[in-house]
Amino acid sequence: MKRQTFLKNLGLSSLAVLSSESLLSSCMENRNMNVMPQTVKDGEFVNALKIPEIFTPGSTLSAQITQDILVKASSISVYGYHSGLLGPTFKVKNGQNVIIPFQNSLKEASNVHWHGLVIPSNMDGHPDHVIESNKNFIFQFTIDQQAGINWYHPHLHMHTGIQVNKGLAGMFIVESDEENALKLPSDGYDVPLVIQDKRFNADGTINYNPSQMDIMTGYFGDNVLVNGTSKPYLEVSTRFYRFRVLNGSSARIYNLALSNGADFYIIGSDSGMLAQPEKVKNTLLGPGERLDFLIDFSRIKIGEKVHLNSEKFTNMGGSQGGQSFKIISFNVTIQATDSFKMPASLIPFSSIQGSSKTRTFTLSMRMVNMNRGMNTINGKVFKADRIDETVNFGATEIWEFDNTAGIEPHPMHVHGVTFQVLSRTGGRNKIEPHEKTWKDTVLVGPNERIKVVMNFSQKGKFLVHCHNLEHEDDGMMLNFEVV
Ligand SMILES: [Cu+2]
Repeated sequence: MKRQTFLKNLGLSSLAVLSSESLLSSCMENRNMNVMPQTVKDGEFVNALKIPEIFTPGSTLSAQITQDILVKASSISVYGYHSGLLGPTFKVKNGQNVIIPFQNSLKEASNVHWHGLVIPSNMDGHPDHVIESNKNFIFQFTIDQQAGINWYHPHLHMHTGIQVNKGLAGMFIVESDEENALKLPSDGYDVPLVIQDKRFNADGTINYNPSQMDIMTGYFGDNVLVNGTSKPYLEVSTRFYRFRVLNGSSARIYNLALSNGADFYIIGSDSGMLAQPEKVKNTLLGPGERLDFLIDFSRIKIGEKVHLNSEKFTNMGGSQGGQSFKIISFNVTIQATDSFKMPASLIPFSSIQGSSKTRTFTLSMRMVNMNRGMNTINGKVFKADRIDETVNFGATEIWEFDNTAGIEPHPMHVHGVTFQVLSRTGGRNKIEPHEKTWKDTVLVGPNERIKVVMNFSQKGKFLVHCHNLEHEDDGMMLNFEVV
């Protein structure tokens, strides 16, 4: 946004002299202009939900320009890892040795971060690890973690937002024997939902061109796609379904709820399953977070529709949550008999005991000039060759994310670990149901202070950063090294 436009929007003359505090509060007002999702009405969900192909390790992942049909009838060029927007869903088992050849067929550099996997630092996709155009790299690592919903995406400094937005992202599901023993809905009844909001140009091509304001608040799209499907529907049977949601959006938080007001059952989150199902009516999901949940369609009449909505919410900065909207329509069309019984317990969860150190990460916005604020961690912005924190190998530490001075929600992500959420004080003042398991990304709302605990079992250089991709690309990211 041009400075004059920015000031005009604030209702100020270009001669106004602003203190950083008043500019900060003006910024807060101005964020009410954030792009809102278009309203999609009941009968307008006309596109069958695309389901990404399942890949097993050994299959080549190829970042490429490919064609897809998104919001217009004709196909457009997008980025993807196989065919069309996004990438295949990998399914692996705990303990498996994974080999994934990666080919960069783009005309620009890329790399792959395996978000949620606890793997060696040279496989983690740090921005230091760039795979140039027309080069390849063989990823190889062993899975040593619980069943969970992980994902993969590029992780280049300053170019993550654009590459993810153009289509580079996919799910990476870890399965285990304990999980299989639960006999949860599987195959066609186990459905991935990658939720992303995007903006489009008049010709139907993806528009990713964040303004200064977008960089401060994050990029918000007016079209909400699921698995790259605009206005999606899924035909369902009268039975239980398992849905695995990835909030693959840059900045948008969703408050997921069912249109009929029914309960749904959270069974897992980022990188683990809950000890027992949690029955809820809604849940907030920040960018980068995942949700594993069950919906019971058995009492819905044939011909009826249930929508997965995002309901209004407050206290998450700017205009986030100011509107409710429908995301996908579940059209109940098939009568089924279902023998599934909700298990009373899922996967045992033991709390990490003790810790050798507590580190605090203060999240705040620093005004760098009249129309530019940068989101910082401990007052710093990312520097590739600077190590910000040094952690002892094998240590158990508490990390506190302190957003009491912040005006933006920050989904904080730590590489090379999975963590447990110990507490949230201020703001929502509680641990959410889906946070009662292994996580790698936690939504830190304005005024919130969150403590997480984790064990560092991988040596090397890793990242802690905000997963609002515009914040991340703008430098809201630090290096830590495990030695
Ligand atoms: Cu952020």
